[in-house]
Amino acid sequence: MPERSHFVVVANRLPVDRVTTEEGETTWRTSPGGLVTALEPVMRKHGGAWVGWHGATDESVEPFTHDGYEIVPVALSASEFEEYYEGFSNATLWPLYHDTVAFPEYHREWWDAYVVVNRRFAEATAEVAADGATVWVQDYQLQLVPQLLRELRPDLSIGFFLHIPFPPTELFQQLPWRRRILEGLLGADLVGFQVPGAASNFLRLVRARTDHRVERDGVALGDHTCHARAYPISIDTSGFKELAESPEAVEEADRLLEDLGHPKRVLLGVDRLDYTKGLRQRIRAIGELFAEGRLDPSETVFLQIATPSRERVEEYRKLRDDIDLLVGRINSEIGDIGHRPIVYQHTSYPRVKMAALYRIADVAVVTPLRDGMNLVAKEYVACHPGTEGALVLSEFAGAARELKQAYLVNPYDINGMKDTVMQAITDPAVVRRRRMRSLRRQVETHTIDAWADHFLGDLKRIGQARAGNPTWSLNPAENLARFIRARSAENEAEE
Ligand code: GDG
Repeated sequence: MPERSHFVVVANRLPVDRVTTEEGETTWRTSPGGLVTALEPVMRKHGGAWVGWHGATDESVEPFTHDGYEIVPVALSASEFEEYYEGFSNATLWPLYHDTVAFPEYHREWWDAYVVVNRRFAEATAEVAADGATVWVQDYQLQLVPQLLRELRPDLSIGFFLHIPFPPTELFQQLPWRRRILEGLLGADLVGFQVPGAASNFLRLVRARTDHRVERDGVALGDHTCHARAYPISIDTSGFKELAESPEAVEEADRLLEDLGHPKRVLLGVDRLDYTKGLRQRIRAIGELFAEGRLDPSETVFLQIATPSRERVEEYRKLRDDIDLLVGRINSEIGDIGHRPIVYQHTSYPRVKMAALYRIADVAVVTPLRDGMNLVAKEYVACHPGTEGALVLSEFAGAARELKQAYLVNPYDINGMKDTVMQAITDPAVVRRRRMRSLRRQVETHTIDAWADHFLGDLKRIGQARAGNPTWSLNPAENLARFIRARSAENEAEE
């Protein structure tokens, strides 16, 4: 049993994958993906423990230390993996929360497994958290954990962050277990969302579907107040920039250009292979630009990397087949022997190769149908050298609220998307540079550190207020009197 930690991150997956070296040794390597990219640097800075599933079913793994923090594995059985993870998390909640771009399925046995697994995560966390520790629960797979954890450990300061969108009332109401999910989240002291609209959706639903009183961003719950606010996530901007400027990345970029035959122009897409990422529409749009001669295949290459994801879920298998077919058709119609206008790789690359890809891309095309934030857009801005690049970005990514100087598109509007891609290519250099400079400023001033400090700072302040005001009342006058008493006590303590 590891020492109890004062800071605990709880996420469905651990930030590490088990790999076997050439010598046959088993070791753990940091895994790719949005949540891990965002939280790994936070964890390295704060230390503490990360509670999560280790990636294999029907197997218990002992806690261990990785990169200076504790890893606390939670076991899942094969049927739990199917029902809680592939089922309720990824075939119910994921499509529902992404505006039903795929059809959400509702099965009672999936929900039952979701409850069982959430309880297990809460119990594992309750064991590992020190007295009064700060616990930060992550994402849609664990929405019941805040409430379950508070029941077990009322002394903890509990934060929750949702990495994906939170749906509007009309969609969320479909969920047969809507109230249980809301109550689960309300167990937290602070629930963070990517954009203010998501926080408003949540508060609107709490008003409509529970008896709790909502005042501004707070929900009064007797023993605590749950606040709901927006904290747009970001990246380790300087870390990415350094990586992209490293000799390895520069060399890798040269190699990539060589392999591509030194095209005049590279368009780049990088996504997990997921139906929310708008790959079908994007590939169609760019394929049509080639077919119509607006893009010349002898000078432009569209490089699309699709990282394998959730491969056993039916909808994802279908997507993979569709993309293979679409890319194959376009290349066979427009390409030449030994020359493909679309270079499509269904694979995962090391980080340095990702940085090299961002270096060589003249235009990054990031066009999800719905996305909580989208870190790829920010990584491109951080990694692309100079100010010659251009970012084409979907209006429906959370990042669009911040990266306002991107070339914004509606990914459902194929003609509009085609025109905007062409504009990103043909705008005068001075316009492109101005846009890129503004984007760069944005990602340099809004980093992952700032995000974590903002969230954790707020969580700490809320915790302090709770300590000074343990019995929140629904009577505002009484609360005010109590607040004043707590403040004067604080001031006296400071003096
Ligand atoms: C969720 C939300 C939100 C991708 N391929 C490789 C690789 N990646 C890395 C990228 C980036 C991350 O994965 C993908 O992040 P996104 O934000 O684009 O998307 P999701 O995975 O859907 O993330 C999203 C995010 O959580 C954070 O809150 O922004 O809205 O859906 O960092 O670089 N990394 C490596 N090899 C790959 O092949 N090493």
